[in-house]
Amino acid sequence: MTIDPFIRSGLQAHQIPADYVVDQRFQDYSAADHETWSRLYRRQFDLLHGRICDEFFAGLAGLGIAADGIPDFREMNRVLKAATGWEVVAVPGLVPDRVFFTHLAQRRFPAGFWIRRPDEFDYIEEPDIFHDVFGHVPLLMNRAYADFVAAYGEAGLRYADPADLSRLARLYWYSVEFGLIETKAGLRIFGAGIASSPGETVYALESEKPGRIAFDPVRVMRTHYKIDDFQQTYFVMPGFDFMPDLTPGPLEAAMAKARMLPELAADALITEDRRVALDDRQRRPAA
Ligand code: HBI
Ligand code: FE
Repeated sequence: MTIDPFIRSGLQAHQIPADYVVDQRFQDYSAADHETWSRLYRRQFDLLHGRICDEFFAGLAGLGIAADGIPDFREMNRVLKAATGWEVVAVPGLVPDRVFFTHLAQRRFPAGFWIRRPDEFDYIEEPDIFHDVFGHVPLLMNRAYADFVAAYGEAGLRYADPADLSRLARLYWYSVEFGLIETKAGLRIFGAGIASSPGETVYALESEKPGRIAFDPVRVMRTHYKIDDFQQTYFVMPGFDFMPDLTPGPLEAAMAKARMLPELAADALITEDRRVALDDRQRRPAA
């Protein structure tokens, strides 16, 4: 992955410390920046009703992440820290893998502090504050999810081989970024990449095109993914209390199996897959 965090942030290389953490400079957002946030927020909030898990809305409300403007990390962190020990830190953009893992392991979620320009309203290549804070941070209020992401950071620090790191990245991609979850009300979104994208919010739950497969860590670690289009396969968690165990023993057992098996294309289906069907409720969510 090319790391060029300087362009969008407006910062020069010498202004960025080794841990990549910078000040959010909350006072520097323009009225137009807050307006961009408000428009993105309102569009997603309405669309996510009946499509995202309840824990997401509970997190938004608990943290005071709202339509009125970009959140101030200092205020958000008081609540988040008390709830699950997590805090959000501002970074200029994508950070190197080791830096990313170190922050997660220490319960610091690195979030881009800049917001997209109006002409990029529907598509950005790098995560901005809307994707990172609206998409990821609400669920960090949930204990099981918060523990899972911290364990992922710790796991990342135990591996160095690029092929192993690719397998780990797939675990994160197909859960934290693009995961679906089984709930009492039906299939719901929990991945931030879906939650921050209006097109994929509808597609992930309603299109007949993508595969939907019960989450299995070995299967997921074998599976390539698309970064420039909607996913061809979604993996479905059975619930927040059933997220994979990423502690050294269980994770290495899954990793060892994945190393021995062929990698799979993003749209592959294999006989072992447990397919998850859409029901009518998911195809036509209540208005
Ligand atoms: N940096 N800021 C930021 N956000 C990410 O999601 C991120 C990153 N660096 C690396 C990375 N993600 C992925 O490659 C991880 O799965 C390792
Ligand atoms: Fe993300």
